[in-house]
Amino acid sequence: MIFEKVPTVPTAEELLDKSFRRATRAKRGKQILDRDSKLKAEESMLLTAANILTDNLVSIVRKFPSFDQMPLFYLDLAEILVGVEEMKMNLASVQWAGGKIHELARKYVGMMRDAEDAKVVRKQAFGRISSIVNSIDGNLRFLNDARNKLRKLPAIDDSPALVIAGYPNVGKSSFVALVSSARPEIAPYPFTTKGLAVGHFTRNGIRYQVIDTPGLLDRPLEERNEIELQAISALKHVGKVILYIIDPSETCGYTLEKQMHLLEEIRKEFAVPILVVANKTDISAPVEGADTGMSTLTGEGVEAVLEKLFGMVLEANINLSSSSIPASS
Ligand SMILES: Nc1nc2c(ncn2[C@@H]2O[C@H](COP(=O)(O)OP(=O)(O)OP(=O)(O)O)[C@@H](O)[C@H]2O)c(=O)[nH]1
Ligand SMILES: [Mg+2]
Repeated sequence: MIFEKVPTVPTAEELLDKSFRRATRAKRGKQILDRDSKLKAEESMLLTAANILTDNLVSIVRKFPSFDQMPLFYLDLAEILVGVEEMKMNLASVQWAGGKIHELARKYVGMMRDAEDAKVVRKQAFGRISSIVNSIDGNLRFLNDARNKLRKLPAIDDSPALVIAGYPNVGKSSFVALVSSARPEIAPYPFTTKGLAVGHFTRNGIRYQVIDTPGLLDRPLEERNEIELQAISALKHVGKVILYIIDPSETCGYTLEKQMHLLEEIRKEFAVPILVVANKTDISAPVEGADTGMSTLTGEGVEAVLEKLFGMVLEANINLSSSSIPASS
């Protein structure tokens, strides 16, 4: 996953500690006998600190993936979770600080050579450098928070993806846990799932991805929160087929009418084949509007749901490849 390898971003204090400590060590090795060796020692101290800082700051920026060539799904999620423009601005500030410190170090090394006391100049340089690093402390913290959020995103690849959607508490995670390698949290209350998760399973030599999503309420896009928007993003960008789960028992806490209305909205919004499955058949009767029924509690009907989904994936692939053949005249 593209955000997985982004390392923790240090704070200003951590960066300064590290670089000044190394600078002190660089000086300690030097024998200070005359003015010239004193100058050399101060110079090496300043350059050591500045190089470490510049290298660290530039490397922080480089370790973040470029937003200009990111798969749309991840770009969308980065926008939802942290804001792409804000990320770019914070990264630019860190990059700027790296360059500025490099520039300052060179200037102060020049000043040292003409100065009466090199140590005084070096201390001034450290003061300037410290205030630059401290001035980007907020940017560093923003980036670290962003890193922590983004690295939790699931790794989605090119294998066929089934996206599981529906109202909160209808049994989406129960289904994902039953059929795939994922072990999402399952609980008898809504909004248990707060982010996307991916599980895998293999059937007839084909590896499938099953994407568990947070529950969606039936409401306009602009009223959706960060958690729901992640589900929307998965529906929009990764689903080959959508499994829409309804709970006719209404033990989820929402009426069937509301659940069916959301389904209609999803049908209008996304051009992906949808299988509608009524879950919790152990405690409810069959309903109109569902393609089939199942109970993730007893396992009844789950195999038939999978078979239907595989058929839909196959069909979607056939349609895709035939539509890419230009029509003959
Ligand atoms: N009786 C019955 N209960 C079920 C069935 N499937 C799930 N449940 C229960 O329904 C509740 C919600 O299940 P989850 O799998 O967490 O539902 P979810 O759709 O992932 O919920 P959110 O993540 O909150 O959107 C849990 O208490 C499950 O045990 C079923 O087939 N029959
Ligand atoms: Mg869930």
